[in-house]
Amino acid sequence: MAGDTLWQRLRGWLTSEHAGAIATPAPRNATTGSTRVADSLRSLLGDPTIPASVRSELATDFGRIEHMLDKLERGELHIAVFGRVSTGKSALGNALLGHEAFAVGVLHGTTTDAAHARLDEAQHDGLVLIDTPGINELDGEAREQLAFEVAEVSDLVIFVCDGDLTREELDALKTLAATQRPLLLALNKADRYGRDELSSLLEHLRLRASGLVRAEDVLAVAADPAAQRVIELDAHGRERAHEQARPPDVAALRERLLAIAAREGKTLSAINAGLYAGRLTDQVSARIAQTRQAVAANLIRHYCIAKGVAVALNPIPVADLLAAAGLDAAMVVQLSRVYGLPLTRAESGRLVAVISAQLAALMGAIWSMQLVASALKGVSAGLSVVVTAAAQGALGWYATVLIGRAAERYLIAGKSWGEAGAKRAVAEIVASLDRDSILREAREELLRRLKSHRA
Ligand SMILES: Nc1nc2c(ncn2[C@@H]2O[C@H](COP(=O)(O)OP(=O)(O)O)[C@@H](O)[C@H]2O)c(=O)[nH]1
Ligand SMILES: [Mg+2]
Repeated sequence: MAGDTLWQRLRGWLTSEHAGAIATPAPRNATTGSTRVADSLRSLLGDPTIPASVRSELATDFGRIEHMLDKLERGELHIAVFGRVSTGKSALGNALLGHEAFAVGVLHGTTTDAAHARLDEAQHDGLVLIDTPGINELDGEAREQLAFEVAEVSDLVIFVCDGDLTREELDALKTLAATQRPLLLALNKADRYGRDELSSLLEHLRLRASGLVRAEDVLAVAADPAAQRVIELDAHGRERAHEQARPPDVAALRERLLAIAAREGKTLSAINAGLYAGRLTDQVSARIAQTRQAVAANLIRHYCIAKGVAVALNPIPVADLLAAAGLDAAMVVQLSRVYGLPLTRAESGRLVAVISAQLAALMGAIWSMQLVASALKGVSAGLSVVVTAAAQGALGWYATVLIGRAAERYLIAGKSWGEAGAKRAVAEIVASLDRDSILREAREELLRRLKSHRA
C-alpha cells in the first residue's frame, strides 16, 4: 500500500456508510463557539485600547484558532508521533507519509522547555503528520504540557518506543491516555529483534500499557530498518558481502489506523469539532476576559484620578457632583466599548443613575458627608484646604470605582443585572472592595497631584 493512499482510505472510512453519522458536519454549537472566539479575538486585535504586547500575544492564539478552524473545514486528519528521542518518531512519520518529510537521526537536542518545543508538521493529501521533540530532557511538568499540546492538535497519537517502557514513557503515556485521544503504542525497530523476542516484548508492552492502550493497538513496526548485510557468491565462487537497504515495514500500523478510523470514526470527527470549542477556546476566552478586565481596570483608574482631581479642584461646591456624574457616564461609555457592548451616552447616563441610586441607598451617610465636605470646601484656607479637598476627591474616586465596577459587572453579564437585580449586584460590589484602602490610596495620589498643582 503506497503512503499516499492511507488518508484516502481513512477518509473513505470516515465518509462511508460504515461510519454512519461520521461525515456529518461538526456540532453547530461547537463551531459557532470557536467562530465566536475567533471573531472576538479579531476585534481585540484591532482594538487600540488593548496594549500592543497583549495584542501580539493574542495574535498567536488567533493564528492557532484560524489554523484549527481551517483544519475543521478541510477535514484533515492529524496524527502525532510522540516518544523519547531516537525511538524513530521522525522515521515513522516519513514512513506513514511515504516521503522524507522529517530529518531522521537528528537529535532535537536539549529542549527543556515544552513551550518552545517545536512541533514539525508535514502533510500529504489531507493526512497531516506532527513530529515532536523527544521527551527525554523534559521534566515531569514540561512533559505533561507537551503531551497536552500534542494531543490538542492531533486526532490520534502514536506513541513510539523502541524497547520496554521507562518510567517517564509510562507517565507520558498516562497523560496522553487521559486526553481521550485515540492512542497507539508502536514498538519501533522491530528489525533488531528475533521473532520470539519480539512477540514476548510485545506481550510485555501490552501488559504494561493495559488500561491505557488497547492490546490490539500495541504493535511492532520498523520505520527505518538497518541495512541488511547480504552475502553473495560472485562469478568466481567467492563470497562477497554488501549492504542492502530495506524498506520500512509499517503495514501493521497502517491496518490498525484504518481499523481505528472505523472504530473511532465518530470520535475522530467529534474531536475535530470539539477540540477548539473545548480547551483552547476556554483558555483563549479566559485570556480575552482577563485582557478586558485589565484594560477596564486601567480605564477606571484613569477616571478615578480625573474625577478625584475634578472634585477636589472644583471651586463651585455643588457643581462637583454634576461634573462627577458627567465623568462617570463618559467612563461607562468607554467601558462598554472594552466589553464589546457599546452603550450610547444617554444609555450610560441612565446606567450611572441606576447604580448611583443603589449606592446612595446603601451609603447615604458617606454621600451626605461628601456634600458637607463639598459645602465646606473653599471656606478655610491653606494646606487644610488641600487636605479637605483631597479627602473629598478621594470619596469621588471611591464612587467612581464602585460605579465602574458595577457597570463592568453589568456588561460582563451581557447588559444584565442578573436575577438578583441591581440592588444585590451593587451591594455585592461594595462588600467585595476594601473601602479604606481605596480611600487611602486615593488620598495619597490626589494629595501628590494637588500639591504639585499648587507648586
Ligand atoms: N534499526 C532501526 N533503526 C531505526 C528504525 N527507525 C529509526 N531508526 C534509527 O533510529 C535513529 C533515530 O531515528 P529518528 O527518526 O531520528 O528518531 P526520533 O528522534 O524519534 O525522531 C536513526 O538513526 C534511525 O535511522 C528502525 O525501524 N530500525
Ligand atoms: Mg526526530
